[in-house]
Amino acid sequence: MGENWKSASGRQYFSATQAQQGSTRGRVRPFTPRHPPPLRRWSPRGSGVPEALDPPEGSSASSAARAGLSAYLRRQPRLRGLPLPLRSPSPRIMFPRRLPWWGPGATCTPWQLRRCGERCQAPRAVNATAGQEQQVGTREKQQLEEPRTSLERRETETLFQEQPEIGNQYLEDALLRNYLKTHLPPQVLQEVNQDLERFGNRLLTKIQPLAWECEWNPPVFRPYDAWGQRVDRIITCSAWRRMKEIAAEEGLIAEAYERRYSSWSRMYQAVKLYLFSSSSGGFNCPLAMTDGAAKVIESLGVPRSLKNAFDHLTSRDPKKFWTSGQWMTERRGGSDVANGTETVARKQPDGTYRLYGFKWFTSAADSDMALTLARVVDAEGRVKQGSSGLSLFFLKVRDEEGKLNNIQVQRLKDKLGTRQMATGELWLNGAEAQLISAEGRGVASISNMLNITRIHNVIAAVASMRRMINLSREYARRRAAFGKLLKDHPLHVQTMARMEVQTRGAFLLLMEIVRLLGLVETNMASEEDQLLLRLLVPVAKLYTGKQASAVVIEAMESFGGQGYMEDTGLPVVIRDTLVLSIWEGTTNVLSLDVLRSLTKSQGQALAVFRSAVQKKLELAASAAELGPAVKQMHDAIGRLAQFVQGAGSKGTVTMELAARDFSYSLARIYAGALLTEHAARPGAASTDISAARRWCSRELCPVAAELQSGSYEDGAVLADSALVFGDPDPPHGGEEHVSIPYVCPNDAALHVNINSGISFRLKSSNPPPKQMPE
Ligand code: UCC
Repeated sequence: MGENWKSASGRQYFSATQAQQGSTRGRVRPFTPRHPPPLRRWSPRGSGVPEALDPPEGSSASSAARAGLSAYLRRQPRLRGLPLPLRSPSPRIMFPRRLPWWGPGATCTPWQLRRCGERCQAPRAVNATAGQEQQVGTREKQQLEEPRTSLERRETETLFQEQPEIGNQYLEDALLRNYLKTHLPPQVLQEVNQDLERFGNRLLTKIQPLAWECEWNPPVFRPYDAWGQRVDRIITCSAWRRMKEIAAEEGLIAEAYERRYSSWSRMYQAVKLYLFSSSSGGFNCPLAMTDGAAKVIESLGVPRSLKNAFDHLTSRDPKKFWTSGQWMTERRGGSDVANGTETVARKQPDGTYRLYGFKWFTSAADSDMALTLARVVDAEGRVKQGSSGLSLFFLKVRDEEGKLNNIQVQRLKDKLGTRQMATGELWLNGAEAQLISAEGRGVASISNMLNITRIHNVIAAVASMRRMINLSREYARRRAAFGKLLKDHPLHVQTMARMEVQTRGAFLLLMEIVRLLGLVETNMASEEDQLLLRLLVPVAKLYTGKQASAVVIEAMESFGGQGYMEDTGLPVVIRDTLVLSIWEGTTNVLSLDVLRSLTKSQGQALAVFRSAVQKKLELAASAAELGPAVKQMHDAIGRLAQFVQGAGSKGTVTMELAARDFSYSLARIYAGALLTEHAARPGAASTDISAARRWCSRELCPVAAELQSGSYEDGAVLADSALVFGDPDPPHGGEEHVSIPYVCPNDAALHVNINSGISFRLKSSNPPPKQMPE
């Protein structure tokens, strides 16, 4: 086994000291793998190379994969003799073999201990600039003076940087703790506080190692058994299955539906998910959909036919707990659901339906059940196209014996990130399903699910930012460069402070949304609260998705070259964060959803938004230190109002072109109000004030500035197009023709009124029924 722990170059990524320290110091280094990472599942395009993967130790999949790779290596003269699976048989297999050192189970064989003791320097704390120079100098000198040092020794005796360590992520999150202290009733706070501290420890010592196991053992698809029978098995690792049990034990879904703490239950659940997110090994995704499915069923009043499913989804019993999928995306794409959904539903004599179609992107394909959209086939064999032809269905993925419900798995997706999770392409070939919405109300019904998964997306975004900043901060305390620790370089710290301000704004947006959701779910929300929630969910989702990508990449840079190294584990965080601006609606699609929410409320949502912001600012009016921030906020609100007025006189083209900047403006203004409110509370720290001031001193209302510079004029469409696609052909007949692919939602004609916000004239346009394709 010993040789297996070396990379192809013989380099060892291991230190005995690290192995011994890993789990005993109350702080762990959460992102260096304990086990070697997997070789990636082989390309579904196929090239004669066997699947090479690293499924759970001892599993049949593991030995099968190793046997397959072994056979391949035997056929490759260049690779013969290499210990498995050190060297990739192809560039598609991306990771080097790594050594175990971290986590409770980390062990060293006597062979490793001897060699590590001999060769690996225990990481030293870097604490003095002069001392640091001396240390480096001495080491380099030693190397120069010992020409006879064996090549092997020199290879492993390079200068290692100290790894950052993080502790209990609840105890270390001052903003979170202060927020809860400010908002929760004392009795709730006391109970919740205890549980969160316990959970923080469990995450650190028990759950984080499982997360790495999930990363190194991605799911494997086995279409056939050894005898050629189609079995369509998605093999997940034991750590992934354990995550499911933990989710139930911790009530990560149940908490929100039991409502032990009334409206605060939703916030409590969200906080647990926030802490769990970056240590969940991707299990936050199935939980998002599970929560969304429970929400849909609850919003239907938990009908008798769905009671069993609801009980499973909200169970705390690991043996009973179910996860749900959300199968929306089909071959023609994931955004334009109304036009992209081809799946049809045929009614059966017993009132159930059979679904036929191809679901092209099904996250957590190993889930127990799913909600999905399909078009009901009428008595004449026709289906209705468009949004109003879509209905929502519930289905169980497997029957009692574990047999798939007339579903065939085509393949698993080869994704940039979230590799821990099986995302599949599924053929529905008569899958038994139950219609759970009114016919033609599928999109409206599933939007209850979408709004929940979008909130989970916000949770994941904020959690990723927080995790990367924490790691970066710890690294800055240990890593010395240019004669001093990074934490003593003002420019470095300025960069980190900017990330911190971003993360704080995003965090408060998240808390505001779950506060409002809790009120709505316990019938304590006013109509204004409901409108505000509907508006803020897409705003927060699109904005934090973008923030998270920017912040985690900035944080990666703060590690220098180490941030780019696969075996630091940092790229896992980056990859898993990059999806957050894509799934559950891209930034532009969500920007249009912001307009949809305004349309639906006849502009009232904007008026509510404005008064909510102003109310928050009133609290800060008497705090002199917040004066500049409050002024900047009022200016921004004024400019937003001007924009709304100006856009109204220009028509729908302007509003669509402005949708993204408009949404950004709403996000920045609302987060600014939240930061200011937080900084104005009694007992606020100077850092709260500083965060509010910094946030508010940036451009809070980009949409107003862009309007002024003509970005939303009709001519801007042509100019954009020319920039992207090259100079346009001379217009026919000298007439400018502007073509916009997506007009205002619901074909609304838009009129703006500065006092009430925006008002809309609605036109209905359902496409005529089409003959169903054979
Ligand atoms: O499935 C995916 C991957 C799963 C992974 C989950 C991971 C979660 C991770 C969390 C972190 C770990 S990705 C699937 C992504 N697809 C989408 O998000 C779809 C994006 N597209 C849209 O949002 C579209 O714009 C549609 C589908 C909503 C547009 O459909 P329509 O039919 O054109 O929309 P309409 O006609 O405007 O709306 C139909 C009805 C209206 O209600 P009524 O008829 O009463 O006026 C709308 O008001 O639906 C209502 N509606 C909504 N209601 C639409 N959207 C919403 C909403 N968000 N909230 C409330």
